[in-house]
Amino acid sequence: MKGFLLNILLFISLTPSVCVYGQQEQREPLPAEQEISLKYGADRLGKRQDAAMQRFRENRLGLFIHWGLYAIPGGEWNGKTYKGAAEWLKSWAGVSSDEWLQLMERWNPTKFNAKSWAKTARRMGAKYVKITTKHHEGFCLWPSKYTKYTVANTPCRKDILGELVKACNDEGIDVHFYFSVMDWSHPDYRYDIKSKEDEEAFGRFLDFTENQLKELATNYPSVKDFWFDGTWDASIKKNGWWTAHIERMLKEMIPGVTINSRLRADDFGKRHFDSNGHLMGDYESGYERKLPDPVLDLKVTKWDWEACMTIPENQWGYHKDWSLSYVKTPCEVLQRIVHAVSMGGNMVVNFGPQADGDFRAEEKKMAEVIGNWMSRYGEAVYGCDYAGWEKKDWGYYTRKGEDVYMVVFNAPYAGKLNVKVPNGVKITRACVVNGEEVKAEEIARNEFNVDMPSGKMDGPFVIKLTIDHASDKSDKYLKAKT
Ligand code: FHN
Repeated sequence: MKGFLLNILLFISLTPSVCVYGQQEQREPLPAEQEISLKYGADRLGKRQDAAMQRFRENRLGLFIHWGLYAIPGGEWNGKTYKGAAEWLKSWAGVSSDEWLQLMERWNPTKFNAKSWAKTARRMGAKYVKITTKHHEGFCLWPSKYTKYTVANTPCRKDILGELVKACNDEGIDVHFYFSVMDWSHPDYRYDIKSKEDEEAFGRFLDFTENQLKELATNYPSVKDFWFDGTWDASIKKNGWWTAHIERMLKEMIPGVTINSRLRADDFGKRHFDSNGHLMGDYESGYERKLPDPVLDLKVTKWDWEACMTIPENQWGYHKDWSLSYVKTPCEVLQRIVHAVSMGGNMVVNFGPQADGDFRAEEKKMAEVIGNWMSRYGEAVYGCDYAGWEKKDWGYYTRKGEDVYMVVFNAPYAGKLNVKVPNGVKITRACVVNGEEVKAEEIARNEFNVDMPSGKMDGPFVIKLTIDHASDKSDKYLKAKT
């Protein structure tokens, strides 16, 4: 009973915070005259436009990898299977840190092959890999000199992170570092600061974390992005200065590095968006396992953002039993990728490798199907952005310069894809990407019908529209009226 109550308490102390990482914190900026002065608010207004940020944005599709000790039990502890996220098993099963970290003795991923991971990512069409350097459990995939809980002290002993960084860079794939500030292995971590002792302990913890981040930036300088997590606790919200300091420090150490909004808290503990409603960090990172509504949430197109998605409902780390929740099909995952891009966002699709270092069969299949689609239609994803056209039921628009792409997920029975164009825009040509030309007929003012391709399409497909900004004088519907 005592253990059960402890679990409930632990659950309550940890899970509400999981609910506050999200987009509910998006705020409209305050009118300029009402803005308050902040020491640790946004460093910049508007999108970053330098080459590194451009690259982050143009990559659009990433592969998220959650890998840690939790892959060993895979959601099962002492014969009991837990439905919750496998990387939280320590907490679901009420395992002490000491006992949990003994899993290190069994960390021996004999099938781990960094090159083959990098090749899987490339074949899938991912332009970057976002890897958990350290998740909440505290186990580090690199040989950190600041803790004993690292790969160096396991039977494997390999610098997993170093090997992956090299292999990805060799394949032309960017590497992003996921880093959990919350660290269950560290005695000085605090969920809140309620006493002098807490303050001192947490101060030591922040120094330790800063040292680990410096170590990562020094040892792996080709890293392109730091993606912070585990930053929702009151202890961190009360230390907004530290989050601003860390962002600045990493940017000084690695020019061009990008940093997600989840790191930051302002002077008043406001996260992601500061008390004046301005985004902190370089891109918003609150869309986890969900996406903005394509009609109601268009405000997201004003800033950079990246969503992340699991294949089962909520498993990031390896879980033995995927039958416990709905598992998305490759087509559903593709739809989410395109949905994000159609609103100006990136998408990272998550894999949770097995303890032996191999990807599970379902993930390999997912990489193959997505990769095949991306190799044919990827031009509608990479470097694309929000098109600004009215959303239609057949799918999504994306846009690159003057080219507008129709990514069709729902083929209409009538065989016509209806398109509402903005004022003054004409469609002059419509062509299936890597396929036939189809008819685009103007049927009313600002409205076209685009024919479905004549052949059978296996799954979602893309039609590229060539457009012309005709002046109103050449508009026959306007002429008919005047
Ligand atoms: O608690 C984690 C979870 O395990 C996973 O890492 C996700 C990925 O975005 N982040 C946290 C929940 O927000």
